[in-house]
Amino acid sequence: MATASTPSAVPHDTIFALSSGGGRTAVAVVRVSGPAAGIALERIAAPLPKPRFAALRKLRHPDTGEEFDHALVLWFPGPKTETGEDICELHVHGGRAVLAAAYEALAAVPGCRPATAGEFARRAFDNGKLDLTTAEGIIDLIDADTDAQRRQALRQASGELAALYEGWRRELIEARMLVEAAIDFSDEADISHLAETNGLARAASLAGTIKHHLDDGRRGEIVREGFRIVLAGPPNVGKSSLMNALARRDVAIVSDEPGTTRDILEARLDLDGYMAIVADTAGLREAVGAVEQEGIRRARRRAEEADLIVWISDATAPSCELAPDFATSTARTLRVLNKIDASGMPSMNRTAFDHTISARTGQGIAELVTALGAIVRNAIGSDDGPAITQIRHRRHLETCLDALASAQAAGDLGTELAAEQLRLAADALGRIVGRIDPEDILDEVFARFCIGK
Ligand SMILES: Nc1nc2c(ncn2[C@@H]2O[C@H](COP(=O)(O)OP(=O)(O)OP(=O)(O)O)[C@@H](O)[C@H]2O)c(=O)[nH]1
Ligand SMILES: [Mg+2]
Repeated sequence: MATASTPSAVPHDTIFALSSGGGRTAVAVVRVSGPAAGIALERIAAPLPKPRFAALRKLRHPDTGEEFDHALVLWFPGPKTETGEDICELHVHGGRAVLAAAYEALAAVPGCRPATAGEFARRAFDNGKLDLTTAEGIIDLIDADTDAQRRQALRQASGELAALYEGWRRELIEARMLVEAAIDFSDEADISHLAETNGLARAASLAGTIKHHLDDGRRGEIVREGFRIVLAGPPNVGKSSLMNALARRDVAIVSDEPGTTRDILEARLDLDGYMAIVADTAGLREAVGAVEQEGIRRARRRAEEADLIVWISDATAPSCELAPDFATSTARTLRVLNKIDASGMPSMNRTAFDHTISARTGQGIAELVTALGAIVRNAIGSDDGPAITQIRHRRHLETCLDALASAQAAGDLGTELAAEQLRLAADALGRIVGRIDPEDILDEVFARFCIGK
């Protein structure tokens, strides 16, 4: 068993839920998992079909015998099933009344109840069918909007990250065993010294690999969460107009009154198969009211967290600042000159800008979008290798690295201390795949699943 829970000791309820999309559909799949799944199928759609073969059956309420649908049913006896338990599926007609009747029929079977969010996946996890990263990959696959998100999620759902982190964890367990051998052989100085040196050398080499893995420019997180672009600049330069042009819809209010935008507005863009989140922000200026000031504070903070700042200037303004007055640690800045359609353009030097556009006429927008796509692609680099996809992974990897550093430092002071740090480092990796997480953390991860998954 992979977790602290001991589900096999607790007689499980049998759970059921709609596993296909909701609404009025031709077919809806109701999935049932647990010890009473076979009984439920027998009582509602007798006789029990051959395992893993679809059979057409009349479905009846188990108590009243009232027929409520003709449907395909499937029977998957455990443990070689998705949850590790007995599973049956009812492929009913996807109308609201049919589904209501199916739920009522299932609830009438002793031990059967509706599933909560993520409960199927949780049972699969408890039965060792998937680890935490694989489960997260499945959630991401369901949530994927872009091709890149789908590819990354599918790789994670196939166990790519689990294999990587499990491999490292095993490596650390071996390193610790070597260091512990040094304690056991402490009478024989040569052997003891050799074992400890070997163990610590292996740990040091893995620390290098993990550092490199962490230093990935957040590419997995960018694919998963979206590349963060912030439209920023002084008031009235056309940030909201550009936002609407990029989103191709009226996301933001545009007006010739400076200080129109107060809160941050977001739109999702699919740039060449990668997701980007564009944020329109309040124009930056001094001496304004409290609400606008708060808007400006939010704008600055968002820009500081961005992957890219699109800094906009107004071609009709008498002068302009070419770059934001705040420093950002990660973001690069793209300088865009807007309103180039407007006549009487003053002596603004166009070559100082990366792009010249008109958010009003659309001039230069297509080129800007192409450039944004290239920047995102460049930030992600190749998306072949396994990448960290969640901050949760990053945190545990950092804890692991800290412990590995402490192990090296402890080496001189005491072998026991070093062995203990190696144990902590391996545990940190174990937490990524959910091997040693407490119940509440697991509950939190699985609660993010939808019902029926
Ligand atoms: N001629 C011309 N006018 C534009 C262009 N883009 C925006 N404008 C006008 O400039 C004014 C300000 O546009 P907004 O998009 O609201 O500017 P903003 O930067 O969001 O302004 P704040 O939210 O107040 O900071 C509006 O009257 C727009 O119609 C453009 O490309 N050409
Ligand atoms: Mg605005």
